[in-house]
Amino acid sequence: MSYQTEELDNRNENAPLLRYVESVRRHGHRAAQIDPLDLMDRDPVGALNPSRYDLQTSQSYPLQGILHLPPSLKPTTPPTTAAPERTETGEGSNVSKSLEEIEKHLMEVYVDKIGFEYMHCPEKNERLWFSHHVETEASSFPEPFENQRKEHIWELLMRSEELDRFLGKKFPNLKRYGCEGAESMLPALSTLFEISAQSGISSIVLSLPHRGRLSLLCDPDLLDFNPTALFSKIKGKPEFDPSSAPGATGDVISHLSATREIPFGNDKSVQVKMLQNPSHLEAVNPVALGVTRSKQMELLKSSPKECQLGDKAMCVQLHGDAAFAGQGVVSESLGLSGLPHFGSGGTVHIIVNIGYTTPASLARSSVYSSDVAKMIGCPILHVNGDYPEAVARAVDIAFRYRQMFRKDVVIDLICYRRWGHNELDEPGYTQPKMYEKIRGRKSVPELYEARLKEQGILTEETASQARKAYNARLEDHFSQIESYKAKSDMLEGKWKDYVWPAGSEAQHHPDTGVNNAELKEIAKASVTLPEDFNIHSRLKRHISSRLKSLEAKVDFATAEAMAFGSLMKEGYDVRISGQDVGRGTFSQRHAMFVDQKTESCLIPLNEQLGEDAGKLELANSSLSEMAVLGFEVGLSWSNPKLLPMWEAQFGDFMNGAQSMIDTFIVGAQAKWLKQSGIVMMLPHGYDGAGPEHSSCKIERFLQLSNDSRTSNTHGDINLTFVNPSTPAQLFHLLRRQMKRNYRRPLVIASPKGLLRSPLAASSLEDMTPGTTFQPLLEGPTNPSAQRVILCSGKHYYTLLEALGKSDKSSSVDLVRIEELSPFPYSELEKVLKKYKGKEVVWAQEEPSNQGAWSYVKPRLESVMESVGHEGKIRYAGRAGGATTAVAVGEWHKKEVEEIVRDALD
Ligand SMILES: Cc1ncc(C[n+]2csc(CCOP(=O)(O)OP(=O)(O)O)c2C)c(N)n1
Repeated sequence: MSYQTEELDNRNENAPLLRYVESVRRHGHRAAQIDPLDLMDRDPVGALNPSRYDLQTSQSYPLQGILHLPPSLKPTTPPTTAAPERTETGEGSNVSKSLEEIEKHLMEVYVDKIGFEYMHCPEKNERLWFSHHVETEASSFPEPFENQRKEHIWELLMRSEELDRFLGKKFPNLKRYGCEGAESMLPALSTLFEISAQSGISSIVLSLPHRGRLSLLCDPDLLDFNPTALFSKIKGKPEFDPSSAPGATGDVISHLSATREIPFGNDKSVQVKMLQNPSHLEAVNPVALGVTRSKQMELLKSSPKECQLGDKAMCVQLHGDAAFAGQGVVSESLGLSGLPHFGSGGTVHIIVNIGYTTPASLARSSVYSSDVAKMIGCPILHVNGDYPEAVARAVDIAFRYRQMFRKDVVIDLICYRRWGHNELDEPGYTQPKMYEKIRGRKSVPELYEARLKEQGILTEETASQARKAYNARLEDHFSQIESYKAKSDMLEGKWKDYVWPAGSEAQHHPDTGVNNAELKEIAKASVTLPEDFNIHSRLKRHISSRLKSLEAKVDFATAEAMAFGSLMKEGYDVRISGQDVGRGTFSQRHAMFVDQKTESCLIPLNEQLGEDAGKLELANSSLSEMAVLGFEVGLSWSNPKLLPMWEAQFGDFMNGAQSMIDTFIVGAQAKWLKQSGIVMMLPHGYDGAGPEHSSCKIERFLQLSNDSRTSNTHGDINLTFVNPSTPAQLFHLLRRQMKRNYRRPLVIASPKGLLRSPLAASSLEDMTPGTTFQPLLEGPTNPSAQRVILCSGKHYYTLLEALGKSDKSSSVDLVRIEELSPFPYSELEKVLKKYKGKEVVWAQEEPSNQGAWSYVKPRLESVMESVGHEGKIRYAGRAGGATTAVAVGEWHKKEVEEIVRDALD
């Protein structure tokens, strides 16, 4: 969009008017009536005063190229001078208006119940679209609002209020995080769902925290969750059928969720999937983005070619104001919105802004809680929650923007909370003035009801009958609690071919081998480039060494490529995301090549394996751990036929995503019956790099594993943790992750220094049909061995090398525990039987308070006891450490010598 000559001329000639109009566009929100309590601390906004711009009250000003008018303000007779076509850049016709009329129009648009912030948007087209849209009052709602629509808004508000009251009455000690004060959230969502359905969106992924969740869930026109199920849960019953999900533990009521196909008129409907979420506010945001992206990709596969990202699926995220302003994952997730491998066509964000028990001045450093969204140049609409029709209009504008530009947009729904943080809390402790005001005012549904009564749309009788009828419905559901039987629906849809991991049908050890000829073909394919591709000269060596290695032994990157390619040939998709994953942190992967002249990228496996093969997506990401890992979790939830991998640049950076791991990875199956095949690749191993970069915190994952200390049944374990020491082991692990008939998170302490080690390399025979992943690897057994050293990962090779140089090679045996969770009890029993009466040593690189030691000790003791070994285990490793490793090179070297000596001597 650009200005026409006449428009530019008018902008020059009437520069004071332009300044005034632009000022109102920019600053109007600062004076808009957006705060229902009118408690916002605001200075008068001088910039809105036309007298500051040398404009004359008595004068008329031409608006061409400066300001838009709604049809109602347009002249009925055509303008006298020939005017250009109206454009989005400003009123095209040469219409003039008096300053008074201009001011009135601007105040009605910009200083009413919606405050607009769009002038910060970096794209000119977006700013122009916005001003045109709001100044012409373009709206999909006929003006005035239809009565039927108003009645529906009232019903939504009323039902929310009645549900809150009902819960308050029946369960007076319940923390329900009610919607009271923020009821407009429901018409906001109802409007959004409806206009989305009318616009062809078939799938909405919805994430939200606790606030108002129950009202939204139970509303019969929204998620239509069975109130009996809610009441039964509040009474202490599980929300699922325990017989179908052994090991599941459930979650609290404020984390319940539902999916529903919501019907609207004209045969239109939209599936709304409300995601489970943990208490960790905002952590669900990237997960919702991942689920949306997955849905989007799936829907696009079955849509016409011209279909674009965001046409069919949309992410809607609700946020709390304090959490949106305060939580880092918000900016990490917003930062994903425009990235090619993470976008889903624009998210609609709604901040349910009810304030916080701490005043805003102490809870954030910005004026609005929405300010963080400006980092992506996102438009923001602040709207007064006391005016549900204005809320519906704000949602409509936001949605139209999203549809137009396929970008994120934020609605800051400013409300208040009638009670404290929850209903058992006393807000007057910290906000006495605010609560004096709140106690003295009618509720949002009551205010709106009064307005509709005044307009003759509702009568006292119809309103009170509707309230009674809804209460009767709730009572009816309440009376059915005892006979209610919860169902589990986790194995439906795309999950119908999968089983519950703790059930008897679970196949834990599928055959993962692949014939050698095929493996060679895949490995070659992984480095096959078109002849005219301008490859970096140093990568020629990478290719030739991969091809050469196929005749002898292969390294980790080759085994990984073979795992990917073989899975792709079986129809699985593979995705690795992380920082620079196409190349690999250690410049080992090179699954993607960049043409040195054109900078075009090529992923050979995607080109070479045939039409029916799955795809390899190398999702180089932003520098985020929490959001990127969360995104991949979302993908894994939605698509069991995808191998979703996230690779940390170094293993310890995973702790930036610790709450994602704690809440969405290790407990999702038990809480929400959610399976996930997510793979976390965490480079681990000591090489003198210092406190960071050395360890992926093995101890932390092992502490999160629910594996028993004495034995395991394999099935009900929440997490697989592996420290694979050979390429073949990695190959089987990745394939096993997809070939099992269930999904479970896999954490791999992945190699660094071993990546190219000839000692670690594997022959193709170790990957051939009939071979599988080995939880434990025994070295050669010496009949005269007096000691067995158990260890894991790279340390094995350090010990092996030292043993070879020592005089102990026939008296010491080495055994690698590759899979630490689930702990390989039965395999270890077989091994330790051979060492009765002999010394058992656990050796590790990590300090004694870290690594696997605390985890393996009781488990080894249990195995020793069960095989009748009466000795004790000796620990050989570093002493306890405040850090992971020393940062002084000479000390590191000395420590390595000491721990090796400690194990062998
Ligand atoms: C990451 C995180 N930190 C702290 C909490 C504890 N907590 C629960 S609700 C809440 C207040 C949230 O305020 P806001 O985001 O404005 O939402 P509201 O409850 O007001 O709707 C806090 C601090 C939490 N749930 N998650």
